[in-house]
Amino acid sequence: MRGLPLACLLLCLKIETALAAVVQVPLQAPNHELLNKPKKLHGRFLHITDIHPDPHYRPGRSQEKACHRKQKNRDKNDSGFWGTPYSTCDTPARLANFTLDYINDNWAKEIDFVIWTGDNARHDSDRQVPRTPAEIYDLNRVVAAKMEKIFTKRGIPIVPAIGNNDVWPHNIMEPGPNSITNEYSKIWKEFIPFPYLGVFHRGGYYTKEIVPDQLAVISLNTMYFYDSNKVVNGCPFREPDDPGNLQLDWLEVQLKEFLDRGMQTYIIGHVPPSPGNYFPECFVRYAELALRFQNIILGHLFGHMNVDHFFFLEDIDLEIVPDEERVGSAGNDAGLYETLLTEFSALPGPKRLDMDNYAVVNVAPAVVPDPYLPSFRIFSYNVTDPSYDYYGTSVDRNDKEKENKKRNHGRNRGRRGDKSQHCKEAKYKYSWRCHLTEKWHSDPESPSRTNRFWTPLGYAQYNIPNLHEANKTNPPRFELEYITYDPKNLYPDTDTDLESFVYPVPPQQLPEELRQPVAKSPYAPYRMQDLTIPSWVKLGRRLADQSRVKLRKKFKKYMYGGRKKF
Ligand SMILES: *[C@@H]1O[C@H](CO)[C@@H](O)[C@H](O)[C@H]1NC(C)=O
Ligand SMILES: *[C@@H]1O[C@H](CO)[C@@H](O)[C@H](O)[C@H]1NC(C)=O
Ligand SMILES: *[C@@H]1O[C@H](CO)[C@@H](O)[C@H](O)[C@H]1NC(C)=O
Ligand SMILES: CC(=O)N[C@H]1CO[C@H](CO)[C@@H](O)[C@@H]1O
Repeated sequence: MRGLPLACLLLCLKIETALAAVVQVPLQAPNHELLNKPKKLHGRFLHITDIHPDPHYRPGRSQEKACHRKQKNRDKNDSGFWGTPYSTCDTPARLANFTLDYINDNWAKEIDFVIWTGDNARHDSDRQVPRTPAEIYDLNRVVAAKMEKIFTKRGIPIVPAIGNNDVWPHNIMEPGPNSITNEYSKIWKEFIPFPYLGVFHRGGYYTKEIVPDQLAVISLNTMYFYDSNKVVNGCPFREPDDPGNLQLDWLEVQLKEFLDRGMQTYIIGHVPPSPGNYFPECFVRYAELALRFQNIILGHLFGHMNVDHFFFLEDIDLEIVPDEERVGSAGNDAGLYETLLTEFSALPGPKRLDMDNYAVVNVAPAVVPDPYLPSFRIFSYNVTDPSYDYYGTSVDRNDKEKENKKRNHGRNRGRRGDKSQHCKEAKYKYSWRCHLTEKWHSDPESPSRTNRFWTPLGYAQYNIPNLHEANKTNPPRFELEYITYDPKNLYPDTDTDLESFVYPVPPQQLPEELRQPVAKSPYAPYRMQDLTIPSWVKLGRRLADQSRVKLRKKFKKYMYGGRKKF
């Protein structure tokens, strides 16, 4: 039962006093929903991923031995006191603590929520000290407790997701309910909203309404989509009970509900939805939902790769391209850079490109310095005009919806097959591509396409460039690596209302040269106006332009945390 309404509570107390203790009315506990005023939004959130703490890490050991032991006749490449940059070693507890303490001191007061996309245990890279389920859960408990202490205590919601190293053996997860979903529903009991506990027990996914009725984060369990998980079948069309299909059915229902309620969402998870990582049928279904609900998805935020990058989900992903081998955007190495540039150069020119056909996936770099540098991201989003409600003011959506079939496809990356023919062939008949015919909800006025209330505006990324020289007396230092913003948007201009101006990055978190308005900066090569789909497409096109040598160099540098050799 809920508490009495506040008015009644006060009135009833008065009456009670008037009755001069003739009857003892038990005092109702105050109703928190009534007493809690809506919090003022800071317009920022943290994305942190792949912490990989390793309790066996020791300084002065060999990388070949996972930084656990010395290797005979090899005294070079010693593991560092705070961690070993560009290595294959995991994160010493000291570095995991340092990172979370730094965020506590510098960012916890500045953000509204936390997106935390998994892998809170070490890799299974030491045959002599194999991982156990108990160790994996212990490590997760320690990190979760620390996150709770920093954020939950301040009323900042945390949204975790399961990573491929949070399960044992790594990459392998059976359909739930099972010991994994059981264990995480305990470890994350502060994070998973009560109404979702049932669905979490079954599948390891859930939703959290960050701002009730307005903004939700959907946390997926990508283990059922990830093609390294050999105990699931990967969303086959004719297997409705496959856990990947069940999860995508659930995601579809969630998105429909949020669309009806006029809400906006982020979709988050560990393994990014790329053709190189997902089972082909799971990938098709994910891409279709991303495009179908483009108007209520502000972003797709993932981890796992450790490489900072972005890529597009496109309508061609739903097509049958009979005589073409697509290049997948996977591979944790220098090859990914080339693949992405090839993908970007296939983007049609501004006149031929239909924004309805694109969604953007953002992959954040890891905390673990394997094989780059410890990093995290702070996004900002538009809160300047909270009265401006997309749902309330949008044109009748039904007029905007189009039949999939009517969409005018470009002619890129191979000839698109004719579905009316191919879908009769045995090869395609029972594939999702031949069965996804729902109307799309795309809208140029939605916050994923136009900068308005809720639109993500940009991010600032921090890393530790001095990790290699940090020691007992010389601690590591987080520094700004880059910002996506145009530096002129970091400060109010002359005709901005100073009262309502929200700093996308608090000036004290910027390096000296950005503490005052400047037109250009080496920290800001992208100069994006916001993180809408059109802005990402524009950046993709600029990167595809071979004459943009400097911009490409920066993009590559950020992908690999400044690492030169592979
Ligand atoms: C890390 O922090 C936890 C608690 O926050 C503490 O128990 C532990 O000793 C710390 N470890 C190191 C190596 O600093
Ligand atoms: C936020 O959106 C409004 C439109 O609703 C726009 O006028 C404003 O410039 C945006 N704010 C920022 C900081 O981009
Ligand atoms: C720590 O690092 C600093 C700077 O690299 C160096 O000058 C100093 O000698 C180092 N101290 C120890 C104890 O290794
Ligand atoms: C990664 C790295 O720096 N490896 C070096 C380790 O040390 C040997 C010799 O001691 C070098 O050959 C490697 O390049």
